[in-house]
Amino acid sequence: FKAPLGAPFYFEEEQMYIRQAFDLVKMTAGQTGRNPAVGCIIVKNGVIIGIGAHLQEGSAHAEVQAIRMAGDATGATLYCTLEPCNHTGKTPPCTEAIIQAGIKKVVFAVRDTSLDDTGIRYLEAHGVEVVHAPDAAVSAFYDAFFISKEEKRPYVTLKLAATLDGKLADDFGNSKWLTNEASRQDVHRLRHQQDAVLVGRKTYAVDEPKLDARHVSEKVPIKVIISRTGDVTLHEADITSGQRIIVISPTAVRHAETLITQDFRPARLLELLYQAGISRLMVEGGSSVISEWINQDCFDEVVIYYAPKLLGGTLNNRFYHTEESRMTHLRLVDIQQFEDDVRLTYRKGQ
Ligand code: AOF
Ligand code: ZN
Repeated sequence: FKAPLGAPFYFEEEQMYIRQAFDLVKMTAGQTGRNPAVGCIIVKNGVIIGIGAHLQEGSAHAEVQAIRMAGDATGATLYCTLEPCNHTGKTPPCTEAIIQAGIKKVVFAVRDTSLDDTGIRYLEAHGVEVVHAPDAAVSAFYDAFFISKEEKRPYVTLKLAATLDGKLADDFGNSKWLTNEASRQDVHRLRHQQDAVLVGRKTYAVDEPKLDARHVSEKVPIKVIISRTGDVTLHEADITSGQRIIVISPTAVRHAETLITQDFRPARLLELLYQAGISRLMVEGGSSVISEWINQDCFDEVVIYYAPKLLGGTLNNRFYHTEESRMTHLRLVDIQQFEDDVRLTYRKGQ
């Protein structure tokens, strides 16, 4: 293998193509519904002949897209972020397409443990060499997909923007200008990767949040509003926008798709939202919703933006955990700085 002219550093061939495939995943994350985002690159004689990404639940898989682009892929190597499927779901098996195309080697980063484990053997039985090239970043990305699929619920990110003294809003409920513009733009990047964003009835009524990703894309995640009383009036802009909006409520709400329930425990809400096709959910507030989900231990990830401010005031509008003995242990997985703000990302578990 020869590095392309002007390559700035020596690289491992396998890792480079997996990383390119992963770039496709980063770009399509948030648009594939209950399916995972997958990227694929096909290389023949050192030249990329096919690139593919899974774009939408129900449409062709990444491998199939790349094979279509490649034309004659005989003898080529296929790199993909996820192990090719060997099952017929909404689309036919990728293993079959790979064999038909005459591809001689498959390199993948992450095993698809949500499917049976026959794929690799099937490919090998048809003379395809299969290499597992693990990659920590790619693997961390698919955690959300596996959790959602195994537990039949959305993967939950709690998003908080707080002052250093833990206030999510001042005593009048104002929360708009705690964090800086760069942080707010970053929130849009996060939203772009979600299927849905959830807020409580009060936040919806008071803040009139757009909950979109307008600083980075035109994608609008589904808005989810919880109303224990059914007493919620949609804002005019939400009625006319044509964007999907879900209210979870004990009675039907005008102009909204209502998921009716009497049980408002977060675990029940997650069940309903999964049935509605949502596999990535971001809970954005306000403080009582956030605190409840923390107390019920109903999250996978916490993303917290700290603004360099001390607000003081009462104990209202903070996030809190009421049960000291149940203190959840979190793992710090990422730190980012946005000027004077910091973003900390924690995950649950090992
Ligand atoms: C792949 N390549 O690009 C994706 C895969 O209903 P289907 O046919 O779309 O199959 C969905 C399942 O296939 C999904 O749950 C996941 O296990 C796998 N996704 N597999 O080989 C892809 N998106
Ligand atoms: Zn497939």
